[in-house]
Amino acid sequence: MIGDELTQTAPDAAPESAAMSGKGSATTRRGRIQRVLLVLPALNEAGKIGATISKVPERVVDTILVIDDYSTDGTGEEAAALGAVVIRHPQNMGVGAAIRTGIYYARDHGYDVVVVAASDDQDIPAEIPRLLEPIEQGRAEFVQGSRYLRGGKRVHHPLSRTIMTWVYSAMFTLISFHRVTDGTNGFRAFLTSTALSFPLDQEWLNRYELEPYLYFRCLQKGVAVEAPATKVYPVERKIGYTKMRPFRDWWKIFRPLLLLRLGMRH
Ligand SMILES: Nc1nc2c(ncn2[C@@H]2O[C@H](COP(=O)(O)OP(=O)(O)OP(=O)(O)O)[C@@H](O)[C@H]2O)c(=O)[nH]1
Ligand SMILES: [Mg+2]
Repeated sequence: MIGDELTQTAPDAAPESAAMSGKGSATTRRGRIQRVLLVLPALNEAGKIGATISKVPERVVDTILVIDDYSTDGTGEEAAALGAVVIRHPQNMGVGAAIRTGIYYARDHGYDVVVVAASDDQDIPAEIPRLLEPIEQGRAEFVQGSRYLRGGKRVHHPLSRTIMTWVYSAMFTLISFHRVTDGTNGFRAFLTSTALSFPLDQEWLNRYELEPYLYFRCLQKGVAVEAPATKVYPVERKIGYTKMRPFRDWWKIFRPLLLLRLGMRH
């Protein structure tokens, strides 16, 4: 069991961040949502993880959980200092494995909704309510952020990303038989119980596969919708905005669609 090997840092001695001070205060929520866990999978995002956490508005989530996937640059320490709960993997396991750890944490600690966002400061935490709204209203169990929906935005968006996300979303639409405008977007919210209704504990989902896998399964189940979201890329390209390697990792995001459609995986 993965959980046996993990190291968890509770934010006991750390100062409270904006989101932490809203802990347990889901007062403005109505409908189906009780407690929200924000999961930030992170690999070597020093500087950016702090920027991400400090942008989470008060009372939008109950807890921020950073899954530090064996970073070597102090990412976990930076997150803990800002009041996040940090789970550190004993070795680099992949973004899918990190999100799975987050979902299991939600299950074990009573969070009924999980929000996933990037740790590299590319999503806007103030937009989390947009993702929660369809769940609150009972219209969806999985809400996918989309930079291409009306109301969504692309800031300093590289042309290569526009082409890649467009082509990928077109393929997603064709293969899933549902309109998908931003299939690669990792900014999403879902019911913990919905995620757990799928067999997440499959090793082939450990890297980039889990995110499209979850979205595809929710589309098949008829419980997924999109909501507008903004994606921000750094002006200064030298800063780096991605861990994805061309071709090798693109195949990893395409593979789940193919395997699920062909019935070769479940
Ligand atoms: N836990 C964990 N997180 C990872 C790993 N690889 C990437 N991430 C995190 O996943 C998030 C998204 O990764 P990126 O490589 O930037 O990909 P993206 O943001 O979805 O897309 P682009 O920025 O457009 O390439 C970031 O917060 C990364 O730190 C990993 O091996 N383990
Ligand atoms: Mg990125």
